[in-house]
Amino acid sequence: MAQLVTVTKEGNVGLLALNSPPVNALAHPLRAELERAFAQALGDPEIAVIVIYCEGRTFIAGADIGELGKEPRRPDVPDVIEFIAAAEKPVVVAMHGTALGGGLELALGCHFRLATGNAKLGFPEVNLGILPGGGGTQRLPRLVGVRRALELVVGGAPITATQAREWGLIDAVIQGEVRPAALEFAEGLLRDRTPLRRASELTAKLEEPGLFEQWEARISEQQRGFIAPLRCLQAIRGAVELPFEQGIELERALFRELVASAQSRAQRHVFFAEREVSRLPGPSDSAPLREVRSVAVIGVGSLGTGIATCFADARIAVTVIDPSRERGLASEETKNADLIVEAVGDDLGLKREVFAMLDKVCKPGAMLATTTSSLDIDRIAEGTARAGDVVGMHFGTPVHAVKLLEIARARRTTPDVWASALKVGKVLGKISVPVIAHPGLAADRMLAQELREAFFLLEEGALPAQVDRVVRDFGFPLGPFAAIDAAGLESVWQYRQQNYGRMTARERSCDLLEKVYALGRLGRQTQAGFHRYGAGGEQAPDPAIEELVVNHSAARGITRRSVTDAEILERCLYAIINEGANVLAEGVVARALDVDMIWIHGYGFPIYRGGPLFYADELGLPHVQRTLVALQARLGAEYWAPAPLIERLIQEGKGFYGAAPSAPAAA
Ligand code: 3H9
Repeated sequence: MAQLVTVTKEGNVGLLALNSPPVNALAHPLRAELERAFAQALGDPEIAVIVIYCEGRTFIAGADIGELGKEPRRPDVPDVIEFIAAAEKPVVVAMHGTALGGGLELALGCHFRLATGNAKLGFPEVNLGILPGGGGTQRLPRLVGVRRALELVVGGAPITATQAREWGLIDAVIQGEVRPAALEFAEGLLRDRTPLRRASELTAKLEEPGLFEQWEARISEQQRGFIAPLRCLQAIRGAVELPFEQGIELERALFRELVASAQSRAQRHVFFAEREVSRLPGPSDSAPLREVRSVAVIGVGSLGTGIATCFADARIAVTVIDPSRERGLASEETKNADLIVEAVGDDLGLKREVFAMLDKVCKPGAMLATTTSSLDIDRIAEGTARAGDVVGMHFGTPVHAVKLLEIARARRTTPDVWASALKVGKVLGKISVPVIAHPGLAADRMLAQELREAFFLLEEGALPAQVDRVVRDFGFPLGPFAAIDAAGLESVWQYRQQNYGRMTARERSCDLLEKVYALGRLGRQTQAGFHRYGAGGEQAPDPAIEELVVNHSAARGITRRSVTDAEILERCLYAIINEGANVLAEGVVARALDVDMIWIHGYGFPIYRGGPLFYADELGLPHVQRTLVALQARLGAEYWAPAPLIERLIQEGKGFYGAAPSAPAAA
């Protein structure tokens, strides 16, 4: 194995090169080596200036996320940074690639900072439910001012090297190779006898009174429900109000609180799940992938053009084909494309026609994707002589905004086509989730259970505004009724029509959806659905709907009662979790993380709860099981029979994600 840190000398400059692929994360072995090498350089009388830089594709991309939440091991990240910061010899750091989190904090602890022109610098900790815990919240505002520190730390997005130079975060943008540029800079320091500069000795400037209050308001609007942004702000406020050492203590205390929080556990789970999800589970992972350099999108509607824009943004050559145009499907672009994405209307006959035509004109080895979420992909594929090349690519809409992309394997889709389509999704910046059966199925089934409970709750005594408030307070962007209004009542109406035969008598008689639909209240598009909407889109409860709901209960002989918020949340959420366990057990998806990614990136499940199945693990499956059993006794086995998978996992002492958490956070 290559050495983690190599020390070389050029004259009086000692250069420490870190090399820990893939991203030089500050895991314990690297920290220990860095500390040892730095001590060696400090103790070497020939070395007057120390340079730190990284080999490989990037400078340190942060602390090792996998270590967060575990017992800290000395030297911890802050130990190493403070050791470097306290050095009496000038320390120069040279960054390339992505200098993030603990990596950038280490740079702030150094006395001079350089970055290559294409480097990105940032503090993404907030996205992991934590804050920069290596002195970043104290040094950064001292260097760039409070406003910019808030932007970087609360916002979480990186900035360019040029911006960093303008802000005073770095001393120079370097050209060419990192090592020679840093060496030249270090030699200049020696020549000019430049005194070393410690960020900790500066004063953090509050540009205007009331800035923290403005940011608090912004956070509660834009990052509703997340704890970390507020703690980031609190730590930065400490940089203004406290001496450096006390600010550092405050930062440590807040960091410890956050890293142990359920939100951060969930957000760290999401970080790894987002990377794992597009790898196919099982042996097919090793199948060689097909190259996709050119794409033809069939269909000129908003779906087709939206998909084409995605490919263009990812710099993949793409053409939109109008299938109604003469020779449209038989055009040269279709013939030469590596991937053809069909985005015509959701009609089986039409799609089969398109695929039969594609079969004739496309080159051998091209992948043929359909965007359907409801039709049987096998039926589409069977009209071709290359069913192995046919795969589902179901984009959420609007295409640019929804990150979820379901990649569906039909019965005869070959593993390499499935895996290649997943890779394409990743290149597009989507979260591509492999699904078996057909796309939308896992989520549709889970959603249907939630909606069933939401409607039952209405007829038992709740009103749409209450149900929506409770679900929104849990962290969804919209409650179920506001979500139906946003999507349009039509789709749920159709779903009910299609599934009528499978419904229980109570589900059929709970026909509030049909009643609202019959009034022509089709949702936001008609400015009225379960709520009413002003000209500017503002939502308000509608007394007409409340009356309709109350009358419905009376007509069904149901005595309305006061329904608590806790009951609403329990019934909506546990319906999702229980059905999630069923779709997993039935193999609609292969892994718990597929369910969680679908719900987070397609259906607004709060990131800081990690997805329905991760959340179930956090609650503790025995607690989930007890709750389901109680709901079953009260509301009926046809709706609430606990999923057998939950029972089995409990017997095996496991959760959906392997070993059951040691301290379930059941409430
Ligand atoms: C922190 O710094 C806390 C401190 O403030 C305080 C401490 C006291 N750790 O994304 P990719 C893995 S918190 C561990 O596919 P890309 C990643 O899982 C940290 N592993 O590549 C993947 O592994 P695999 C703050 C990490 O080129 C592989 O590297 N920093 C870490 O698309 C490649 O990653 C962050 O939050 C890590 N820090 O993007 C930055 N980073 O192949 C997080 C990556 O097994 N990282 N891995 O699936 C990123 O944003 C992106 O990975 C990066 C590269 C932009 C660097």
